Amino acid sequence: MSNTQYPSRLPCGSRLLDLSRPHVMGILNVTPDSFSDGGRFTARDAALRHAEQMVAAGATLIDVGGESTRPGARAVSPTEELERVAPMVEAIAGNLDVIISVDTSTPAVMRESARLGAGLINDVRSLQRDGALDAAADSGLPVCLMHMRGEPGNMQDNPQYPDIVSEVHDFLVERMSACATAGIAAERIVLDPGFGFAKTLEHNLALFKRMAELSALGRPLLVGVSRKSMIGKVLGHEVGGRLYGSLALAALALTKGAHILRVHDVAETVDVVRMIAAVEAVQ
Ligand code: 8Y4
Repeated sequence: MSNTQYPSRLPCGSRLLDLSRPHVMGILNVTPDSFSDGGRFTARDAALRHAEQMVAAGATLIDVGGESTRPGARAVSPTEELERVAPMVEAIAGNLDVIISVDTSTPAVMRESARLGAGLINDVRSLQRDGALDAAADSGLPVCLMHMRGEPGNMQDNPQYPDIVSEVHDFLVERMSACATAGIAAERIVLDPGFGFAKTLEHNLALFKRMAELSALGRPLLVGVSRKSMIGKVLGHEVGGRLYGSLALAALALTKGAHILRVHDVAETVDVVRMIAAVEAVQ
């Protein structure tokens, strides 16, 4: 399984992701809406316009999530999550030329999203929920496996590891093996260190510095650090002031071999990707 040379294209449903160059994944939050049907339509419309802007700015993937992973966030029932996510997947699939990533741990959401045109399953719980491995396997879609210990509600309660890189490496190997058993081939897997999930600032920085070691697993890496607290802790900025820190980490992640950057600020990050590509392309 180690050092497998992967083909340069990842099949994502009806689309192909060209792995010979890096990609920007735009984050689309599907906000809950307790208003009338008219209100829901407005929220969906606004989200679709946001997705459209991100695609115009150069995002090749849009990550659609209907469940907050913030500590203390209210649990969302599978039905509620489905009601938030499915219409967005359908709307994006019908209107935009982009790969839809579904940020979910819920088997029913995986199945329905795949049916409606999603291209990637992004599960921060790495398919550990009951039925998730089978749902992902049946979808035929690629899966992003991310490192986390515990649940979003308790993951930041004093996380400790002898060696964070070994921890993440071994966890991802274990989840790849569970995927193989369930019929999800290694060729369908994207790996993610899980920045900010069950990690101290020190863990996040060390993992970032040594990220390239995870490339030994032979699968493309997805990195999500945009506006996260590791930037806030280093720079002392609130979430609205973390753009330059996010761009610095985006550039650094690319030099360390990251393939997909999950970000809020698509246009700015695409500039970073293109500028680095121009330097790399010269004789
Ligand atoms: C400010 C901005 C504060 C963002 C917190 C956050 C990842 C992910 C999330 C990730 C993958 C988040 C769904 C957390 N992070 N999926 N999802 N990788 N694959 N927090 O790093 O963005 S949500």
